[in-house]
Amino acid sequence: MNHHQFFDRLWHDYVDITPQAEAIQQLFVERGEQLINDHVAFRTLADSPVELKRLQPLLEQLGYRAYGQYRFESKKLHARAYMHEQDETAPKIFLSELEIDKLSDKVQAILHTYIAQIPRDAASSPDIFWRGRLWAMPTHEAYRALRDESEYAAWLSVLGLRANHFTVSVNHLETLPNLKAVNHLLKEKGYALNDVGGEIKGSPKLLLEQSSTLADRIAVTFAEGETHRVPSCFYEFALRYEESPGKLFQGFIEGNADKIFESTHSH
Ligand code: OOG
Ligand code: NI
Repeated sequence: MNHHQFFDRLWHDYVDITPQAEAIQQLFVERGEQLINDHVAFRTLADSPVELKRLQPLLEQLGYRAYGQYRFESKKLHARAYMHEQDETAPKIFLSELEIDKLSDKVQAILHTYIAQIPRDAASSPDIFWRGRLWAMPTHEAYRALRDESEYAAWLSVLGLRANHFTVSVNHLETLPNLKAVNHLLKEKGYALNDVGGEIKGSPKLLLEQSSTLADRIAVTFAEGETHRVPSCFYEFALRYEESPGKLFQGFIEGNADKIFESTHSH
């Protein structure tokens, strides 16, 4: 599998549970835009067969290499950024991991029942990145317990491994010059934006501005048989600035990302 096939498959899986992304893409295409993705993000569980260090070789096989490391103390996450070595138009990848050992004993016990169900060799082919849940559906009781401590853990328990979001590169848009214009269009069409810390995260000075929608919500049936609507995935928009003449900043900003994560919170 090459990285083009990889992102095609991922996009299909993503829009299945994120219909807003396909509708917004359509909105942009109707304006004559050709969309380029800035990055795609994944979430996973540390200390498991799908921990970051076991997923990384699969990204390397696709031609990616790590170039950045990020920490999120209060959310108990860390992350790495990857870029394609040959294809500079390929989306970057942001892969974060939940540091389970920093959570309460109660939440650790719940997560360990899921981890015990993951095949030991789960990280052996790139299709793991759209496999979804690798364990039986949680109970709603467990979901609520996870959510009380970590919205990220609750999200992962139901959605599993898949693209958490795709991100439109605003630098490549022709009819929408900045995030203010993008956000204005989205709101006019009725999409709700993540406004944690303001609709636009970052600044030209930080070399990166980002905004995102609030995740779509999908109905899922928990182990007890109760159906509830839970946040699925969202769509992001990023505008990068030059760090030196002709060279755009390619990193991520912890202060921005910390708020982007909250696009899947149950607001
Ligand atoms: C990732 C949030 C961080 C960014 O662009 O800063 C991020 C997530 O929600 O899993 O994507
Ligand atoms: Ni992102």
